[in-house]
Amino acid sequence: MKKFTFKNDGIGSTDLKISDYNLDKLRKFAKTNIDFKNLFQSKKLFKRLKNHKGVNPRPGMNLAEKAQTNFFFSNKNLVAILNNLLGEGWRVLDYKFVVALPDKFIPKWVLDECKDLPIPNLGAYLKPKNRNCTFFRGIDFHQDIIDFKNRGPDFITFYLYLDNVSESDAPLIILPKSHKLQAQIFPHKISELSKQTLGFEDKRGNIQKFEKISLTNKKGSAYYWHPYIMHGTNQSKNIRPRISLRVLFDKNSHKNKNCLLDKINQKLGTVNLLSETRSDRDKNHFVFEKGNFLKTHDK
Ligand SMILES: O=C(O)CCC(=O)C(=O)O
Ligand SMILES: [Fe+2]
Repeated sequence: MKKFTFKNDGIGSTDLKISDYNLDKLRKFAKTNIDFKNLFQSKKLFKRLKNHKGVNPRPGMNLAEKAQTNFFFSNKNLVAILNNLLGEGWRVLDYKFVVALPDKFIPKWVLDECKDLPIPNLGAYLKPKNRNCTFFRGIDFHQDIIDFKNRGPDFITFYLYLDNVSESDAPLIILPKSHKLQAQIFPHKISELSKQTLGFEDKRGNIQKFEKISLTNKKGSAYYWHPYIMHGTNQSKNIRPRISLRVLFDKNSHKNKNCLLDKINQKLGTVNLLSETRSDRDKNHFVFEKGNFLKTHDK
């Protein structure tokens, strides 16, 4: 695989050299505290929902908060990476477990409901008590700024694989250098130019080419990316769920105008703050737009 760097490509990779003991313990904690056999509510209750808001983990309703993660947050390599990228004074903006859920754990009615959704976040279908992790059945190309209206690119996403991730485990698929597109409203117009090259169509109809990289790797591998990097995942084809720890770190925007993230952002030119990041759902977060590039092109 071609080497990419955060500085040039908007995505970096690292091995924090976390012991298998700690990785396996964290994975096991997640696995034993997720009620895989009882995740979903009934179709009847789901249909009664007045909105689909607030279905992701939040303070007080977050399994990762209850886990022993000191080995991660105090990891010397991690701290060095963050000091360089965000400057001193960075903070944890959010952290949670993300689960790529294979179909065998998903009831048929839920599979039918979310068949063509661009972001099959399974949150709304879950029993409320199970909304302490994020469950996906694949997610189409997006930028993580999607969750932050009116916010600048002052944070990064850090992703730690707790499983070995092969092609069948819904590896992250990323488009290096796509942060240069700046913040774009989801969903995006993506087309396949060749097996390894995708085209992004901007508002004026110009197509920009990007290489596509699938991040298969062993457990303990970690990636971190700019909030404008386009990425997504296919649905898992494995029989076991793929669990990862996803952490957002943000910088102190009053300080460190010279950290790596600032330098990269300066090169992007004037930052556009989006007052709406999505056009595929209504004010109650009901998704009305269908279609998923990754799903249609998943072979
Ligand atoms: O792990 C996944 O399938 C989704 C990854 C992703 O895009 C995210 O968590 O921001
Ligand atoms: Fe994402």
